[in-house]
Amino acid sequence: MQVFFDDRQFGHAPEFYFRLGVNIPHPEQPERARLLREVLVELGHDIIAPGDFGLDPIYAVHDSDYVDFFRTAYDRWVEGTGYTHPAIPNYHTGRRVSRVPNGVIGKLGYYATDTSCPVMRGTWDAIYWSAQCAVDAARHVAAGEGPAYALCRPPGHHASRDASNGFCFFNNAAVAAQELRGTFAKVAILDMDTHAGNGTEDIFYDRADVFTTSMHTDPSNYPPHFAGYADECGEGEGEGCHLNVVLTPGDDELQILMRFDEMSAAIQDFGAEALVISLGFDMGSDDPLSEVGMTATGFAEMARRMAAMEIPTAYIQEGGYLGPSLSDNARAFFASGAFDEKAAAPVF
Ligand code: SP5
Ligand code: ZN
Repeated sequence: MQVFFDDRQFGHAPEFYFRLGVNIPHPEQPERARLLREVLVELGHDIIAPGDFGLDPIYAVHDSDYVDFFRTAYDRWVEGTGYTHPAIPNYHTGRRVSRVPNGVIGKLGYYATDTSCPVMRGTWDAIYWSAQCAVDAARHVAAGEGPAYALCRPPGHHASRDASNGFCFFNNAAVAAQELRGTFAKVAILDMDTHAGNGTEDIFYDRADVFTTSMHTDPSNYPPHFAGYADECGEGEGEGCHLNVVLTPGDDELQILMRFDEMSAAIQDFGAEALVISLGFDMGSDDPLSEVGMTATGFAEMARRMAAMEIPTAYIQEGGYLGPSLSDNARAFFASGAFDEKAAAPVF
């Protein structure tokens, strides 16, 4: 399988994460990408840097002001505050907003919906090239050259048109899906990261050409908190084109795999001609953020069920954090047989 990754993605290296009133080490570390890359090398996959497709594929799913802000945000922060440490907003919008302010602190607070997305010197390059990986993976799939995997980091599925959230800046899966729309009339996004794909849901909520579905831990007491509930089904033309599959903390591998089939059935019913997988490994039972019990064998089975849908597919990396089994789970997924020349069928 063709794999895309660019070394500039290492440049975003957030140190702290403000949680429960204290700073703890930030879970979304460059080391994640290093480990995933190592697994793919070990399995003999071909890893290349993506081409540069410019800003248009990013503007296609994000507001241009939002995108442009990040290009100069760090320099403006240093200039405006005199601080060189990562920019993190301590102001956020209320319910009624009359304008986007000019100052960098206000702009950052407008565009950031939480404190998990610090902007540092290397952030622009990292999020730009992470998105380019998604574009190139989509183009590879659209060209009929088989499945592709974008080792995106920073991840993307919590980012909406004009808001960063949950370690995410640009929505790489949405970028890939929109790119695939250039070739295919009907595209689906299947998100199995353990957190609801709230950004992806929001971007395509009123569209009938991109079906989105996300399986995740119940958001009623878990991030992203404000979306991902079972009664969110799309609106307007997009009514019926979104499906949330809500897991209960403590669900095990077999329960999760049963719920997975609800997503694949809905995608088949929709008639998707191309598929984007938002691939998270943070359902793993010992992932530091997980509240469900996915295992390596479960990840492998999921990979086979994805391939069994027989839809041209771009895999986009989302979460999955530095726990004892991140590499094992990724290895199980990519060595499942689903990515072999003749894809393996589901085992159970
Ligand atoms: C892409 C993605 O998976 N984003 C996740 C955003 C989750 N935000 C909440 C993180 C809570 C961090 N808790 C750290 C606990 C370490 N033991
Ligand atoms: Zn996640």
